[in-house]
Amino acid sequence: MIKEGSGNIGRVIGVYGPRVDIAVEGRVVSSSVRGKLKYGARGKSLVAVGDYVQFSIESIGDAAIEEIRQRTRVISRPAVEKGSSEQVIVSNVDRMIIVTSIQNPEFKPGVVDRFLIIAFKADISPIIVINKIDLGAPEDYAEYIEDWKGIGCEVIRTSALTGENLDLVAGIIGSGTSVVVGHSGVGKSSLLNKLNPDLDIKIGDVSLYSGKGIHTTSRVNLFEIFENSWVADTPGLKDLGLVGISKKNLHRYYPEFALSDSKCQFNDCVHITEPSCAVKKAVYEGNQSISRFRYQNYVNIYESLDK
Ligand SMILES: Nc1nc2c(ncn2[C@@H]2O[C@H](COP(=O)(O)OP(=O)(O)OP(=O)(O)O)[C@@H](O)[C@H]2O)c(=O)[nH]1
Ligand SMILES: [Mg+2]
Ligand SMILES: [Zn+2]
Repeated sequence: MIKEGSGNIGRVIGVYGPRVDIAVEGRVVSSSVRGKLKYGARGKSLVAVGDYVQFSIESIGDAAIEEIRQRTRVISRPAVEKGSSEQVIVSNVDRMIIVTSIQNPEFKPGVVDRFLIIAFKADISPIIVINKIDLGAPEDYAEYIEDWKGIGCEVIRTSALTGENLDLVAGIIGSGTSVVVGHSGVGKSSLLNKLNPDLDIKIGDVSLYSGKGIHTTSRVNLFEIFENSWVADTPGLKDLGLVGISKKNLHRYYPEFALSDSKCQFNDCVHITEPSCAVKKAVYEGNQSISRFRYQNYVNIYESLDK
């Protein structure tokens, strides 16, 4: 029960500048953020979507957050300014649903791989959803699908239009908290609406997607989609950034490299130009147990990192 005074517990579902929405027992309470929780990087509040918070009800219509409960796995964005800390986008996440589409916008396996790095780094289980199968044949991308399955990822082919295989997505969402990611226009919000029409999330007009980065969803929102089952819908976060990833540690977030890298000649091999590299051998020689596209993507991302 929500009681006057302090000690109420709820979950943050939206952050709007100095105010946040807190879900508590099926109701939404609008709350302010005060004191030391208020001023994070660039005056942004330190409260993040997904946080469990303790708050007080001061008078009707007015609440204030007193404390953020210890967070578990989070997804963050790099600091915008030097010296400021990374910005948590969503907290207390159990799994990441990475959505891409067959067409409109075009299939982008490289974006999926980037999200996989973020998931593996944060210790969040990834699931890949290939949406809009009503627009084309997923078989065209069978090689990619096999490569992802080969590293232990579940891959589900869906259509938010026809509802095909959405029961599989519902099964995966289960209990806990899922974050739905993927570039703009792939149908993240549409999938959630189809799973639970009561959510009534605004979706985009497909004719507006021309790769110019028009985002229909403009901020992260958390929904209790089923009882005890939370999903965070995110804007097309292609530029999420790889927090804490460097040229040195990137390879750790390619789980398939681990099987070979003890056999590299150098202990600190990053599998780029080093001689006698067992990872490169596993890509190009023998039974080619490491996917070429995944490795090439690794090299591209490696080269894009400053240090
Ligand atoms: N044909 C087809 N169209 C779809 C499907 N899923 C979504 N769409 C359409 O794709 C467009 C974009 O859908 P959204 O759900 O807004 O995409 P989003 O990923 O949430 O986009 P952002 O919020 O900008 O990140 C809309 O016009 C949807 O109707 C699908 O499975 N098949
Ligand atoms: Mg959306
Ligand atoms: Zn190596």
